[in-house]
Amino acid sequence: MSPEPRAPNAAGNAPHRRVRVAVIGTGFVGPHHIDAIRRIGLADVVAIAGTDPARTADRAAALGIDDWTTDTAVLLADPAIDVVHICTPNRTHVALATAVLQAGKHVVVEKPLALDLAEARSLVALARRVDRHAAVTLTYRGYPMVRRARALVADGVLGDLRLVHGVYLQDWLAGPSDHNWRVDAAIGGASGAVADIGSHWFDTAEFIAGRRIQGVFADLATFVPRRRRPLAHASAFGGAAGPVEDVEVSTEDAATILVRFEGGARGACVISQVSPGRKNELTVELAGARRTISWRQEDPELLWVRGRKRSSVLTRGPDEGTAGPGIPSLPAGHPEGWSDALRDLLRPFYAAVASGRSIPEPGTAAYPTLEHGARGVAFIEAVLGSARKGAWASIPGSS
Ligand code: SOE
Repeated sequence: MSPEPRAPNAAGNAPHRRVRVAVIGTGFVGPHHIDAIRRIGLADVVAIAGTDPARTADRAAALGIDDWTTDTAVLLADPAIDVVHICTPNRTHVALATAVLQAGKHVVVEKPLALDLAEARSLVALARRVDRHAAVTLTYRGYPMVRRARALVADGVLGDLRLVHGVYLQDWLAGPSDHNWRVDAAIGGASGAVADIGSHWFDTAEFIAGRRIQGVFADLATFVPRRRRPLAHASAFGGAAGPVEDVEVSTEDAATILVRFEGGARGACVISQVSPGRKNELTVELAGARRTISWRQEDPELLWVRGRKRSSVLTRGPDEGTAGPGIPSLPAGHPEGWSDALRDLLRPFYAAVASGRSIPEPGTAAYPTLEHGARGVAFIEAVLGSARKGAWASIPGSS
């Protein structure tokens, strides 16, 4: 923690002690975590870590961060660092999150939490044992109109839930010259597109529906089985120039998945990172006995509510944003987007850390916890199992 907090302000409120944060990872998402942390207004990013000295030093300079290192042990040994964000390739998440928690620090981990469910569950247990806040960046829960959709379902506006369906479509891996660690099973895990973005569709669908997906029937495809891997670094959406080598790809780049919810609702999703012209097309539609609601991430401030006689489009209201010591939500009519959703997702995590509150009881957290991350890993494993067997597969812990 920083030195003793300043004297109480004029209103007599002792200011929050500022939280000190380190971010591990210099790829696509790390800088967006840093932006979100800074705009929350309760914390300072004091260090960044990466694997390549030159790239890490450049990132630190570009982002105005004083300290950088390629040795994460240095960060973990620093008693002045309170929170560590893990924005690294999938295979490193468990080891890094374990080390952060064992060092007595709070942690924010990118999805997927782990490459297998047993490891995910061990992390959940560790975070509870050491009494540290631990979050997974299931970003799309952060959008106000996703939260509005969840509230409408909970209020019974739809009637009995019948169907939940949607897509998550991208095109940045559509060709053989597109490569990224996410397609490499040795780094990203046995699943490609489902682990990377299907996990977001799964969590967003469950979050809005307010109930669990119990089973899946999945068909996976690898439409680009050989890719040209750059010998230099290539970050998400970025691509890379320079010499390349031909590699076989075993992970899926597309999936069609049937889902069954507890309570009887059915559904389906199409997951793809090889759909030309689709950039970050995440949609969720829920049909009940009386109404249907639908939300589209690329048009995030609108929520359609459809009925047999009338339909309407709801927009983010003046009270649907987040206040706080940092940069508050923009007033309605000033469009907010992905970066704001990530900021608003993390705001309650930092409020809890800054105020010194103990960790929430399971199921009561205002931010997505490692339990939610472990459910995403259970989904990925069930999808892989279903595709292997050609049959329905249950998601454990969904009963
Ligand atoms: C690449 O597919 C990616 O950056 C994912 O890794 C993120 O989780 C998603 O939010 C945007 O696309």
